[in-house]
Amino acid sequence: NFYPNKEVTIISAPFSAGQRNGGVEKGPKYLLKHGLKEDLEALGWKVSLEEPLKGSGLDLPPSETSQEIFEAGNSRMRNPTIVGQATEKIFETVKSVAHKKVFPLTIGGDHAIGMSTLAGFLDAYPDACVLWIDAHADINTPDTSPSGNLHGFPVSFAMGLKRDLWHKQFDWLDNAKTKLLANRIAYIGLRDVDAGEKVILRDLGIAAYSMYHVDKYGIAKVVEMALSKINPSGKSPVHISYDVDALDPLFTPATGTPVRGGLTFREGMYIVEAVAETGNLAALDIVECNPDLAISNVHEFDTIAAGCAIAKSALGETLV
Ligand code: EXY
Ligand code: MN
Ligand code: MN
Ligand code: MN
Repeated sequence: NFYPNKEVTIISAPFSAGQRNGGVEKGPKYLLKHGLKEDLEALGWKVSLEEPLKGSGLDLPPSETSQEIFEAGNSRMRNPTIVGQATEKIFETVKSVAHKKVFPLTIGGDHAIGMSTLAGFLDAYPDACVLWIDAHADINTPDTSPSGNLHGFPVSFAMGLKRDLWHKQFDWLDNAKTKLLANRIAYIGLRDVDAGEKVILRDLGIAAYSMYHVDKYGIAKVVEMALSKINPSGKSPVHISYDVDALDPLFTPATGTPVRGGLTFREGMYIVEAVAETGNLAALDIVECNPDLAISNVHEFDTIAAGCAIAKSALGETLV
């Protein structure tokens, strides 16, 4: 177990410039309002809070920011300046929390922040491995993205793929001590992967378990297969980057890119419980809750409650 003192820092990342729906920047506020901090304290954790974007003006919704398009050749990305500045700040905070041997729990905000959490955690734990729980692969490069939305790029940035196509605002990633290697990440929950991403996943031989595999093998076997691929020694710290759209929209409807046919609520919780049981769960991100996309307060409640449930299950709620 990496945290005998049970200290966790909730890193609030109210960020939305990696995509175009207003409201995802409210995720952290709603998760905290729902009782996330108190829930973790009830599980015996000492909880602190960090807000790397406070006062930066980088936490504004898309309606209040000027939309920037960076195009060069067949590369395209949106809002590189804002995303680059915000992700660097979040990286610095995750890095410092991880170096203090405190559990980094980063709550978003859109998944572009995943480049910060991966780079920040790997800086402190170079042997870390990653489970990316998501309907999407988020491994687009500037020349493969169909949208230019940077929440579809974080994995490729953490891996340093096609570095020559990046906007200069992401130069900070060059200082990240450790790049994510292809054999240190596995996906669970995929069901909406772009053509260009499939080429990248295949070329790099990345372990990618879709909903097909979840149905074919069952979630327990999928988690076992994923961990044996990325953590063969069983000794490396595991970083889970959890996009709530991995769950079926029945459970998390208030999210920007919902895709039917997702994980059941229990399959979604089992993943974090099984990793926690190994004693190797050492970092967690919970992203893409967007209360403004709720069409009813039931949808809002369900989505936020699911986000909190992921954190609770990850930090011991269901280990009796
Ligand atoms: N692959 C699509 C794109 O890159 O635009 C959709 C990405 C959705 C990303 C969400 C955070 O998971
Ligand atoms: Mn995602
Ligand atoms: Mn997603
Ligand atoms: Mn099933």
